[in-house]
Amino acid sequence: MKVLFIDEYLPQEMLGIMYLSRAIKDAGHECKALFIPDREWLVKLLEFNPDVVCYSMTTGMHLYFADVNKKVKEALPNVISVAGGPHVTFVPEYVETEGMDAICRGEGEEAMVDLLNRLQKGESINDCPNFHVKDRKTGEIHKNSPRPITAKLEDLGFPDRDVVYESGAIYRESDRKVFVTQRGCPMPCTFCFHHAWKKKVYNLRNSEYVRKRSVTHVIDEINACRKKYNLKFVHFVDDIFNLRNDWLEEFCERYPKEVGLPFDVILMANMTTEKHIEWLKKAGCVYARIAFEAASDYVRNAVFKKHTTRQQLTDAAGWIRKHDIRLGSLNILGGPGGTIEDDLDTLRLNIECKVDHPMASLMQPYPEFEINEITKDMGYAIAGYEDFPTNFRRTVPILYDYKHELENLHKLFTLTVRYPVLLPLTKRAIKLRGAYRPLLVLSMLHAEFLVAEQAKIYAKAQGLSGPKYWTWVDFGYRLSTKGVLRVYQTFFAKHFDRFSRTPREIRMRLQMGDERVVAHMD
Ligand code: B12
Ligand code: SF4
Repeated sequence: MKVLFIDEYLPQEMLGIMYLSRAIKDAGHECKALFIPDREWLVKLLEFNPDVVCYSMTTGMHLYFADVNKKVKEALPNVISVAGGPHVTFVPEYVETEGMDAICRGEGEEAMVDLLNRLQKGESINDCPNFHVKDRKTGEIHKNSPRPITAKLEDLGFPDRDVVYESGAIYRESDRKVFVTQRGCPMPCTFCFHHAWKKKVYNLRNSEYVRKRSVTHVIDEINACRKKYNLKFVHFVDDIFNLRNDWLEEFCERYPKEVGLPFDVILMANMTTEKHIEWLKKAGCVYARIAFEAASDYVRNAVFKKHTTRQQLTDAAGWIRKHDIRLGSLNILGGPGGTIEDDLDTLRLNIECKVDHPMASLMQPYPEFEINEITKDMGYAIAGYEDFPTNFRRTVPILYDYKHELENLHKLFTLTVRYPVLLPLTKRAIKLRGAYRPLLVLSMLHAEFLVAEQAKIYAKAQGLSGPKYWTWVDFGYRLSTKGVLRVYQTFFAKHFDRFSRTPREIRMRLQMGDERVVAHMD
């Protein structure tokens, strides 16, 4: 069978597609990826002429992909359209969308191979585990429970990078590539997908759900990737890199000798010790992020269930700075049950910890996450999922009466953390109605500056130097290029095809590894 993944250009390569492609190819099927916008995308689609078209979906992107799938079906009416990923796992009713044939709940490697084998043999897929399937003739929906998850991650092999790098030059050429060493998370944080995935989808214990690859397997994958592709910086997307003490110690001991490339990680404050930071520093870690989420003990622990004391946050942050690793923080503003004063306190915590690279998102109570029920139980109204922003750094979909203050504060957050002298001004500015747009522009400019600053640190870690890496020069280059692209988009883009690739590609190249979009999670 011929399978085509269609995805949007994202600021880093998609491990989900790469893992699925590994399984699909190993089972003897063909697999390709296509990234849009691409002026040629329909031509490429027809050329490849797939039997199955796949989409990987997060909440916010589901309407966009429904639109893309409509065009796919117009071009290839017999193709089978399958969606997977977090959104459809939690909102399986998505299968009812016109043109969609099946959705996959949970991990997809074995499920996808089973589905393709059945299709190849001409068998029915109506009872294929993991899938909700819409019968093409009757329109009836068949709902099947997921099969057990893959217990040993090594059995999945290395993710197939070729599938993404062959179609996406920006991913192939990028110095920084993405790796993951584990699946699952033992923590119950209410704003994150893990507890829902673990309990509502699979009903598993932590010992079954949390899996870690061996250090050898991870190092072998990095070295194999390096042999074939350009790789100078390793970006680990693991939710908690210091999940296991023994694993971390072995990794930090072997990695500098067997790989020796700079890397970045996300750490969990309540699991972090100073020893971890010492090991990581020696191993070549140049950047570590800690999830603060909220300074208010009530919001952080009672509402978010983060199980982390303020002391653990300040200790972890202090050790990272002490050992001269760039310190990043992840924060969520607008937690239900909190106030604008609590969010200002989160800002003060970041100032106290002297965070180099503060990051904040606005609360998004995604479907089936416990935070969604908590928010509703507290009496707040939430916008429909169709109105959720595709980007969680823009607006909050909870209808707070202090919504405008919250969104304004969010836009001034990083600037004020880095320049605390602005705090009194920030407190006044957030009250201004109609300030959203200018503050958004200001926050984007400052985020661009932080990215240039980060790029310099990454370059230094790779032994690269020169004016092009100076923060202000890089900042100027980024701004002018993006400015030109913005003008092009505003005045000229409408004269070209909606799926025109070049300007979008230039922007994506600038955004590859961009901290604003990459470090959105812990
Ligand atoms: C790395 C990452 C990113 C990267 C890359 C995203 C990507 N699509 O690969 C970047 C930085 C670009 C990103 C952006 C965003 N992300 Co993100 N991201 C992650 C993170 C930390 C890891 C994803 C990953 O690589 N996992 C490992 C791979 C192997 O697993 P997987 O992708 O889930 O795929 C498996 C299954 O889902 C399934 N599957 C997936 N697709 C398909 C398709 C088919 C056809 C089938 C059969 C199966 C299937 O099978 C795969 C293999 O088992 C997850 C949290 C996590 N730990 O998973 C959040 C997560 C996916 N992100 C999330 C969010 C909210 C976002 C953003 C909306 C944030 C924003 N900017 O506002 C954007 C959306 C961008 C987009 N269109 O995807 C949420 C999604 C919640 C939801 N309900 O949708 C998650 C779950 C984090 C959370 N809050 O809990 N993200
Ligand atoms: S927010 Fe982080 S610690 Fe909490 S469940 Fe999600 S990945 Fe785990």
